[in-house]
Amino acid sequence: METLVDALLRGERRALARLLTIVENEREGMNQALTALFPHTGRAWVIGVTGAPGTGKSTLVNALTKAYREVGKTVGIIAVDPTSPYSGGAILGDRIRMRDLSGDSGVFIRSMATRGSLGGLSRATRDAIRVMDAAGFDIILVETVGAGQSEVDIVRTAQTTLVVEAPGLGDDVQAIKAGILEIADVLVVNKADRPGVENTVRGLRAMLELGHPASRSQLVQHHGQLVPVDSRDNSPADPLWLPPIVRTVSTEESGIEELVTAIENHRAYLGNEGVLEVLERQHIEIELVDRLRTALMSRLLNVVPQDAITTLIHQVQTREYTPQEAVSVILKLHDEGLSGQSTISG
Ligand SMILES: Nc1nc2c(ncn2[C@@H]2O[C@H](COP(=O)(O)OP(=O)(O)O)[C@@H](O)[C@H]2O)c(=O)[nH]1
Ligand SMILES: [Mg+2]
Repeated sequence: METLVDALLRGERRALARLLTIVENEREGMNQALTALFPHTGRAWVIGVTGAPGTGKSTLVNALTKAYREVGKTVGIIAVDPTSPYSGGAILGDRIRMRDLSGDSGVFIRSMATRGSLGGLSRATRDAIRVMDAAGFDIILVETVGAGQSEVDIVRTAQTTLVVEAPGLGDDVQAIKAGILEIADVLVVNKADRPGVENTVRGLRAMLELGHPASRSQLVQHHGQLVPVDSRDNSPADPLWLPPIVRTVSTEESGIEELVTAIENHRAYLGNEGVLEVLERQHIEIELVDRLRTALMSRLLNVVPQDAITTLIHQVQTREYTPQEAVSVILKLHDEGLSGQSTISG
């Protein structure tokens, strides 16, 4: 394991591929590797790219990657697509579209399939990002399908989050439905070559400006808070960030320069005193709570047999127990199991 980590730090692609497989599948040696890699992380700029299926995220990631390569930055790509496991089609599609990037040693692409629970997926994604980060990529692009809370959690690993919309996917702005608009640092209206693009932009702007009835259009929604729109210009010195709306045609690589600028502006904004530190602390808190939940659950399941839980589920269904009582019973079984164990060992 040590040699594998050393090889990764030296920039060997095969070591990178193997370590990604180890963290994706929770193979033996994973924690040891991640521990060795951790001091080498925290350098990459992680960009989350999320939005409804078909909005053009993969195409956009492709175009963004080319733009970053042109200025000499190395790019790691992680594609998380929960819709792929049964068909395999989405991942294959992504690979084909990304083909013109293959052969470039400054780019590494990894698709992650959904295995097991979504909680497991966000764990695996976070760890995969760390592996790529330690491997020294300047930029890490993480594509997720913006379908719900779990995807939102994955995106919460990123420093800059792009929410991608496209016209012609129905009347409503997709992100509003999915509730992912509030995590956007930059809103991308892709497929700007399609009719209806102005409607999509208007819809997004209306959402951003949605606010107090008294001072509509004076206030904007920003990370769940209402702030005056006039007081912000997105200059690096501006203490608040208003997500800009950027139009792109990813297939023609148009609007990408503007998008890169918007990302750079956001990065500069995060560079304001203390802002990035606050964001990092939030990310760590979310991650620790996540991991703690998983760890506690697995401890519990080590003591309480799955059968007992299955029985309780049935008993709630038959109205014998309330859900609250069922939880109390499970916790009691756990505590009794523990004291039983200590009696045996002691
Ligand atoms: N007209 C147009 N089509 C696009 C654009 N970007 C992507 N597409 C197409 O939209 C489809 C879905 O793109 P894809 O990147 O796979 O979307 P994803 O599901 O969000 O990753 C593909 O056929 C792309 O070629 C664009 O800017 N304009
Ligand atoms: Mg895709």
